[in-house]
Amino acid sequence: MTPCFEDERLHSVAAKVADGERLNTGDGLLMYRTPDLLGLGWIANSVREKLHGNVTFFNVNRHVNPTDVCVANCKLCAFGKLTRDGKAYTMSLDQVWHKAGEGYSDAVTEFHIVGGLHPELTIDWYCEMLRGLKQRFPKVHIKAFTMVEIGYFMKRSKMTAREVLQKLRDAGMDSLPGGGAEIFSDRVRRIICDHKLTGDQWIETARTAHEMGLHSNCTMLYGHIETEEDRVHHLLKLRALQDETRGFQTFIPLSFHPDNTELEHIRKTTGFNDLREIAVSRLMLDNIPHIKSYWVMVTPQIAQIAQRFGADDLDGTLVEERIYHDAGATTSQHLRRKDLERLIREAGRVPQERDTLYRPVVRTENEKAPAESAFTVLV
Ligand code: V47
Repeated sequence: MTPCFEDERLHSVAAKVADGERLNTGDGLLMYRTPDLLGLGWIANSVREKLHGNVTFFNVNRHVNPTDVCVANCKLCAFGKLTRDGKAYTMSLDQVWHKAGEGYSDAVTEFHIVGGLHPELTIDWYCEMLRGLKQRFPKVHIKAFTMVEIGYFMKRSKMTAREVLQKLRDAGMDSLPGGGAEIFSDRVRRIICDHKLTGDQWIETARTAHEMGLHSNCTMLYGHIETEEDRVHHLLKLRALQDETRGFQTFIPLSFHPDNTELEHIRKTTGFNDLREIAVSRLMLDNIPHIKSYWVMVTPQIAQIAQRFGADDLDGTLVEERIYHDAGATTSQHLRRKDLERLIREAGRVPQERDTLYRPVVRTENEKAPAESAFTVLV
């Protein structure tokens, strides 16, 4: 059944999607410009349901950020600090292991580990960190280091991407998160993150990881100074790499949070545009299996509605989130399993806990509601 679109131009997008025809730049721009959010959401939802039926995925994960010292000094970021600021922190290895284990229970299936570009921590330090985590938590999947961190390790250790990734994998890194992609346009990167990898370098590093059999996620930071054309260009770059490698599991559109950044004058994104971004990405990225609505960023309320606009994943429990909270996010730092399940059920979807590689996690009732320890209260 095709609805009667308020914006008639969406008929052509719906027809292409129904025929399995690829959407192009013009379609992307149309979708970014139409006021017919419900029409757009209807098309994206039809794709989402075709791929995943009524299921929405979530995971039980823990974020660990070993350091916020960062030489990149990006205008977009409130998390990274310079050592001389006096406000930065760097954990010792013992502190990282302790933090990962704080409230650890068998419920956690993933550590999500990212941090600043620290000028003194060596790749060997990070390898020891990984080995120590694997020794203490052998069953937990370690999703660690953005392509930007990989690029910095390459520069500091004078190794190739392949060598860096192999060394980290040997030490315990299982996959990579999707951060640091920002927006691939050189013009925009020069303003918001001029010391980071270029867009092409980000893509090249992801390509190498995928060629080595490592999975990763991918992201796009929107709602700052980028244009609609920049966003479409970014999505098409990701789609082209995915055609080659099939290494991306999930795309996460990240809405820009301006507070405490050098771009504080920019106004926050709105619910309308956050939902639009989910729908456009579901439709443009026809070869990336999952679209995640990151509740920390868009609020649990919008993430819940996003399940009807193309999203099939709400990320996880997190336990302690810093990057968005340093940039003014007012959402909680964690959600309990039962809160995530409620957000999913009340949207008429079926919650499915997954591990990082989207394999279903089956729990006993006891595991779902463990009674002991600080952490288990959260899950
Ligand atoms: O790399 C930094 C972005 C990313 C701000 O792979 C900002 O499963 C908005 O990548 N406002 C970190 N965004 C988050 C991230 C992520 C989150 C959840 C799941 C996954 C995954 C990845 O956030 C950074 C950067 O791109 N960021 N500062 C800011 N002020």
